[in-house]
Amino acid sequence: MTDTGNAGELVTLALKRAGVSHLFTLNGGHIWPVLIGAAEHGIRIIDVRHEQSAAFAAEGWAKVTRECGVAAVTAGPGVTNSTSALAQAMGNDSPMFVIGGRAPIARWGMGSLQEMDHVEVTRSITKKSMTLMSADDAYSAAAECMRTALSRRTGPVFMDIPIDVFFGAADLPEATEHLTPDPGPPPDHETILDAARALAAAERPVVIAGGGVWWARAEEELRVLVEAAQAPLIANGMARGMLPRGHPLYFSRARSRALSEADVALVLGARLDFRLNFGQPPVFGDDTRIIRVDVEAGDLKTAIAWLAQSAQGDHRHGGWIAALRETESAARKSDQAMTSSDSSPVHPARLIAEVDRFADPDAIIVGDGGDFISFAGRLIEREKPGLWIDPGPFGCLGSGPGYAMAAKLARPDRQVILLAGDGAFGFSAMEFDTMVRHGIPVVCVVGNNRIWALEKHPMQRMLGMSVAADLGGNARYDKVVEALGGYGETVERPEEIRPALERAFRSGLPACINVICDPDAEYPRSSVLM
Ligand SMILES: Cc1ncc(C[n+]2csc(CCOP(=O)(O)OP(=O)(O)O)c2C)c(N)n1
Ligand SMILES: [Mg+2]
Repeated sequence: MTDTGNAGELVTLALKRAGVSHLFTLNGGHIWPVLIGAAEHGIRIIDVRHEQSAAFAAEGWAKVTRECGVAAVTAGPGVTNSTSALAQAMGNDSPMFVIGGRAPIARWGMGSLQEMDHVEVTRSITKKSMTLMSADDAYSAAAECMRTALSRRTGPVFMDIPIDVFFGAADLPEATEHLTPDPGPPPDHETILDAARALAAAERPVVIAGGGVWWARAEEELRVLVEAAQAPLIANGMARGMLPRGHPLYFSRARSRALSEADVALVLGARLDFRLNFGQPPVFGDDTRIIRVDVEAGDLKTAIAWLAQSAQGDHRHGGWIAALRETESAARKSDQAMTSSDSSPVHPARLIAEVDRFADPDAIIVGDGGDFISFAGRLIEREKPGLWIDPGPFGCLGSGPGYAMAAKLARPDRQVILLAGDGAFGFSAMEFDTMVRHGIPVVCVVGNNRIWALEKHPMQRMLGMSVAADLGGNARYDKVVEALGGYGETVERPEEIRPALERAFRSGLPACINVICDPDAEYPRSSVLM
């Protein structure tokens, strides 16, 4: 090894020393130095068919591993194509690092190929966005970008590198710098004790955990807390699975009742956004006291550990928990008509139930779509966190293949199942070519109802008509995947689903099971999503 390198090699070394093993990318001359650096230094390059999938894969890597996912995209359109994923990662607090090419400084403003100011565009959808101005700073700037992504409120970071800086040379640093993430200062002890006292005094407490608990690696502290406080748990987003199904304090279908009737709601690592009705009635009760503890108040893992310590004692909420259990069981029972439906075309709830029964306990399930994913979110439970990956509040269709390929690369020994609406499937279908080329056997199940159901049904209800809400009558998504070198089949009857899943996994190939679903099976939605 020489003792100098170009900025691309220096950035690669910073990635490598931070433990980065995969780089998601799509070629472009502006980023050759980092691609060559990755090839020379043993970082596996996964080259995709659209930059949004490179960036979604970086986010998917982060969601599954809690490491910083990394993508490199070329100047101009490569960067603009990655912006949906940056915005989605911002909404999910996903730590990722997108490296962009950039037109040369020497000719800035003169109209070079693919010249634009990416930093201006990405500023509001990243934690930090910057241009590398000198090869001398390449290593430390890249290391610092990853540290920023992983520190405090985790999130996406963008750095572009002008092509003339990329090829500039600088000394290779000897030691790793700046790589330990900062979880934030310890929270204020008295404030946490106040929250603990309120929880202890509650008659009908509920704990709501969000993705922040996952990023803080505080799932064990959370379990100790809810068990000590005997508080029912509602888990959102990446916190799903923090208590396994069957745990006496875990509730998903009694959520409405739990939130509206609780006297104290302790919200941990979750935003009070539309998913929690902005913290307002009628989702919460008029008198519900909402206490929110998040990373702005300091290290969330410490905060939850302190809450758990102060919750030790004799807390019983037997009547409250029994009432919620009754609601939970009744809701599950009322789903049985849908989940056991024998209809053809298949009811999407039956399809989800078949996938749920088939999936290994440690399978990673990725959701991408509208109503189909609402059914999945309602019916699928995971035994551990990190096993359910959805787009989160930004809700970008087409993120699934990127997420799923990253999940399979990060956890090659596990099943990775991508649940996709037929509409969603269309956005990133060419990524099955990426999966074939790189040997990434994700099994995709398409809920093919031939409509954009999550738009069509509400449009019909609210406006009495629907426009631009239908899809092709006979699109064979399985044949698309087959044509790209994967495995595919179409399923029309519910009893054919399981054997098809078995064949798809046995094929060892990226696969698509195209299941013809009932377009009239409307998702029973109680609220308008806005
Ligand atoms: C990139 C993007 N475009 C449009 C939307 C709006 N949208 C949300 S759900 C949905 C319908 C999805 O249809 P499909 O994937 O077929 O699932 P279905 O609702 O039919 O089960 C649409 C168009 C979105 N969320 N993201
Ligand atoms: Mg559809």
